[in-house]
Amino acid sequence: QYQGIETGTGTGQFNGSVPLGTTLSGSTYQLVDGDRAGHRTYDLNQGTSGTGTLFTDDNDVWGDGTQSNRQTAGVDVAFGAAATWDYYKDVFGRNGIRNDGVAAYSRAHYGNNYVNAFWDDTCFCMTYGDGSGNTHPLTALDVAAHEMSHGVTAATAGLTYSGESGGLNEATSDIFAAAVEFHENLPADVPDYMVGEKIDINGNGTPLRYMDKPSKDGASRDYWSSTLGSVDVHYSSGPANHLFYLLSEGSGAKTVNGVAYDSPTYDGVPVAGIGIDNAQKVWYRALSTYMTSSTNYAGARTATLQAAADLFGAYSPTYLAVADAWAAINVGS
Ligand code: ASN
Ligand code: ZN
Repeated sequence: QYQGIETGTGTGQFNGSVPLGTTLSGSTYQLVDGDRAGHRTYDLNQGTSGTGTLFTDDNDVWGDGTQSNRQTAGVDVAFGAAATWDYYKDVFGRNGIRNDGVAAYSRAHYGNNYVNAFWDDTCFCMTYGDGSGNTHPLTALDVAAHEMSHGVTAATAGLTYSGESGGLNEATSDIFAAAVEFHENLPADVPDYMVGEKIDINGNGTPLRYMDKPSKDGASRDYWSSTLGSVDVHYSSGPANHLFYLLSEGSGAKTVNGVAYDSPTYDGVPVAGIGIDNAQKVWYRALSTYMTSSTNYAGARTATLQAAADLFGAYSPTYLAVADAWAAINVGS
């Protein structure tokens, strides 16, 4: 059915100039990524159901970087899906969200003034709103990676989306959102440990979440406590996001790619970072091998220690850094 796998070019609002996997059908190019199992990207035209219309183009040059060009959102979300697919494949050998080689699909321009984006396991699809006034689309790379990683979590640990397991589910999406940014390393979206820093959802330039010190958003927790399970999952993710930052970069003040971070520890004991490449391997192995639907923060500590022992050796420096990072968010000692 693919007449030809093509490589188009596009200009997104957030991703800049990017290559796009496209398919030539007759004399029309379709936003169907033949290099990645035929992932399709649709324009919902402000509708809220079905698939709307497939994005198509005459010359395989897509979008212009402005929000008023309908294709621009298609460019960003198609690229986000491709980058997320490539990340899981390149780094973990994972063949698609369910590791079965099947592509999801993406829907842009959902509804009116819809200030969210979401993954849906039922349709096995991604959906993106255009935000406030239909002029602030939620189509950045970390948003795509966050949402699609909900599909990976559902296909692996299956972390229940409430209580502490819900916070770990949300954190897993934030962790891989950051990891996809670092893997992709786009000039237009320089990698960082913030979530949603491009989409200006708050209207004042601040990101949705900060991983070095999650409480900077005014709501997220920095540390585990016995009340964490009663906090909204987008805030009980804070301690695990903080753990991942500490494990990657270490505690204290540090500048990464021009962004200044200052990550505190609960116990006052410094944490030495192991680098994001190793930290993401520990989290992924813990998620896909040891965590279950009911894993809580204590269980996640055990899972990551087992993962670190498998990958780097029990009581290796990396294993001990994992233990130190959990202690730094008040889990274990
Ligand atoms: N964007 C939200 C999230 O990924 C959608 C939701 O509420 N599940 O968490
Ligand atoms: Zn989420």
